[in-house]
Amino acid sequence: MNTSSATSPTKKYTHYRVCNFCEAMCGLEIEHDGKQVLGVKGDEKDPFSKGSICPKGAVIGEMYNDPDRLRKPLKKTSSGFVEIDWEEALDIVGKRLNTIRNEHGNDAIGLYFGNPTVHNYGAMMYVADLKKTIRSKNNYSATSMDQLPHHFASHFMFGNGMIMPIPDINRTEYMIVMGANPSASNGSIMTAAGVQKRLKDIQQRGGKYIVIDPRKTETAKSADEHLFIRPGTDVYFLLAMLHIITTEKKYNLKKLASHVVDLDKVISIATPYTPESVSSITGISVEDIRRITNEYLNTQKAVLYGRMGVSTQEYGGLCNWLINLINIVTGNLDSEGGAMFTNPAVPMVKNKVGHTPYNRWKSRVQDLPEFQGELPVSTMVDEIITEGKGQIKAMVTHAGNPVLSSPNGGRLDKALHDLEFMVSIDIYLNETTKHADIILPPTTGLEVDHYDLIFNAFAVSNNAKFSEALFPPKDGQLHDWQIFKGLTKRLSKKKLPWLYRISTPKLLLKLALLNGPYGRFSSIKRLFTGLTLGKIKRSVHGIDLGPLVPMFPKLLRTKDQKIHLAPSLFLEQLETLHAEFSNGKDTLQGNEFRLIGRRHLRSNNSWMHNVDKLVSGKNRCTVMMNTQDAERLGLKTEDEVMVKSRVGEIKIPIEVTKNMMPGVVSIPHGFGHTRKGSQLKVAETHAAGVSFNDISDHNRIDNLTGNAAFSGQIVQIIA
Ligand SMILES: Nc1nc2c(c(=O)[nH]1)N[C@H]1C(S)=C(S)[C@@H](COP(=O)(O)OP(=O)(O)OC[C@H]3O[C@@H](n4cnc5c(=O)[nH]c(N)nc54)[C@H](O)[C@@H]3O)O[C@H]1N2
Ligand SMILES: Nc1nc2c(c(=O)[nH]1)N[C@H]1C(S)=C(S)[C@@H](COP(=O)(O)OP(=O)(O)OC[C@H]3O[C@@H](n4cnc5c(=O)[nH]c(N)nc54)[C@H](O)[C@@H]3O)O[C@H]1N2
Ligand code: SF4
Ligand SMILES: [Mo]
Repeated sequence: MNTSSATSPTKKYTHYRVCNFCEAMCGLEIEHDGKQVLGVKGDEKDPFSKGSICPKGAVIGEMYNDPDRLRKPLKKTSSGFVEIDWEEALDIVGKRLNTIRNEHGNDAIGLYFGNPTVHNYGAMMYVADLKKTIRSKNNYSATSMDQLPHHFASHFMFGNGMIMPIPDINRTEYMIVMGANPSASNGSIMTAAGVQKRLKDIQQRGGKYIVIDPRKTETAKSADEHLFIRPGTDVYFLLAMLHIITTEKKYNLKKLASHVVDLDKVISIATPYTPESVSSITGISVEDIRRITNEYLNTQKAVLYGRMGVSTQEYGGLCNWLINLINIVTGNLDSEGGAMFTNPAVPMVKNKVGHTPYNRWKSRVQDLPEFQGELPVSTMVDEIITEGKGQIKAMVTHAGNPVLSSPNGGRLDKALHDLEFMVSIDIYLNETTKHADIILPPTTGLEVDHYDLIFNAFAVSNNAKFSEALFPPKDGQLHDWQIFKGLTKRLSKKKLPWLYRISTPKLLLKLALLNGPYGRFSSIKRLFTGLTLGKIKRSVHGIDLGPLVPMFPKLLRTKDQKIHLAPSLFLEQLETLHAEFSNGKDTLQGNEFRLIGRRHLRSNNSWMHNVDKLVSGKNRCTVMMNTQDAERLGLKTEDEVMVKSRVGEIKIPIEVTKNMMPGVVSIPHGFGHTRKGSQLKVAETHAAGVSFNDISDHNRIDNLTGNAAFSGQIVQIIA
């Protein structure tokens, strides 16, 4: 409770911390009495978030007291789960995993790391050691149903997957937002607490932001302009932009000109993609394509930004490459108001060059290449159910609920049931962890120290803030990192180094900060004045380390320190696209629609649906359909329909709205809490919903990167 200070003799205290539920990094001001939370609001003095908060951060106290939360390890027995001690639980896991490994090899252990892993600095500090100890090729995470195409493009263009461009939202004058809904998600690969205000500020300084999305989203409603795009066709829109830029010789790389290779190779790639030829495919008029491209070209500080919606589609890799390419050839990369790079206090980009974390092995069944040590999650089930050498016999899941979140989760639900052994490190007994033989429930939220290792590295300005744990662990509960260390110790074949044994996340953070770009060891000049963990801790509201600054060419990690504009893998996939390129309209029949996803401010992927304050009000798990389409099919709001795909069907109520593009329907993911065996109280409420991923097809992937392609799948709506 070091960051707390007494505010009155009635024993009320104030605690400051960063919310780690999403990427936005809002500073919270928490009033408490030493045992319970009395109130939560946005920390006005946090220099980054300036008082912003959303309904999820506001219920951090409820999450702490949540009766659904597990406090002790659970062991599955023939009569259900029973509580056991930590040492016993860890010993069982160690023993079972070692036996399976000795019998079937390292790859027999599959690992899945879910979204909150990256929001947990303790877990991030020790996850690599655990993976290295297990040495399995069957490594999976939420990355391959999310931002893998971003890493992929960054790796091949800039030499490292973590060199990801961030829109300089604070200074841009023209922002094109494709496939992102920051008003609901609060921003992604753009850590920008209070993002709605930041968007509004663009308008107030005379700039514009436009949204390209098959749904008129909350973000689109406040935008200067919104354009519907047919799901999965962004690649054509981007090629048409590039067509205009290159054929009309409007490219100007400015200061990047001397840092690129292969400009000649990309000048002609977009020639066939005239605005006229892509208009009917994308659903965007020729005039709009030309006008937007020209507005972007004619604004000094402009940025093209794409996220989830353009990442999780069949050409997600090409989209991310083209977005970078367009920002580069117009001089908008690494330039103020364009797409820039964060310079965090703990760098994510190592100094090493020439390292290629690609295709070192392939998945056994589908022959998909590894990237950054992982295989695509869409093929995880294949590796569990297909017999032979290397088959997954045991799973370790951490902070993930892939039964609800991964493509064709129903198939995974069945596959997990048949495993020889499974351990889940999670705070709940839910749709995924119910399959585990052992559940290890860590501390979370107010019981953990926090430093945002990942999201400080993708923020729209440079910052540092440390959050102490507010409350001690209950009943000897372990932290995620202690569980990782406990497992690493039991699975390691050699004695672990002493530094590892004595280390803590705080110690590792301390060293990383000292060695980081602002740290005491970074230069002689900083030896006495540089950043230390102590300094950060004393600044309870956080430290502002300044706006984004140009980072190239120093940050580049390609062997030749150049930006590679035309990596061969992308050019090859462009050939495939070209073969498919036709001037045709979408060929949907009668009751067929293209399906897309949806996020809501009061929901967080597959969890938090058991928090009453968040799910009160109307049912949000609906299928949204355009008014004309609903009329055509004779459907009205609240009518229950069957949504059917190649792999499954779900029953869900309709929500008729003019905000959907005709021919497109939208369903949120992460619901479906009615499955037997889950212990969340949400199962009995209207918030249980149905799972999008019971109908998402695991075979729909981006062939270039292996990423799941959730957007644009054809489904039938049956009344
Ligand atoms: N159809 C469709 N599917 C999608 C998406 C989509 O847009 N549409 N989005 C995809 C994306 S972007 C992502 S990131 C994934 C997310 O999907 P997952 O990776 O499965 O992650 P979550 O659904 O966030 O599940 C989080 C789990 O972590 C647990 N948890 C919370 N905090 C902690 C903690 O501190 N420690 C531990 N050990 N556990 C904790 C929760 O109880 C919960 O079980 O879903 C993907 N799936
Ligand atoms: N409240 C809340 N916040 C969250 C999360 C959450 O579940 N709830 N999840 C967190 C996670 S894990 C992530 S990865 C981020 C994601 O953050 P965002 O990238 O902002 O993701 P979404 O809000 O899903 O917005 C994606 C948008 O893409 C649109 N879209 C779908 N298909 C297409 C397409 O083919 N083309 C185009 N142009 N658009 C398309 C959708 O209509 C949607 O508006 O949000 C994070 N923040
Ligand atoms: S926007 Fe994200 S970081 Fe901010 S309070 Fe909400 S969940 Fe927490
Ligand atoms: Mo995500």
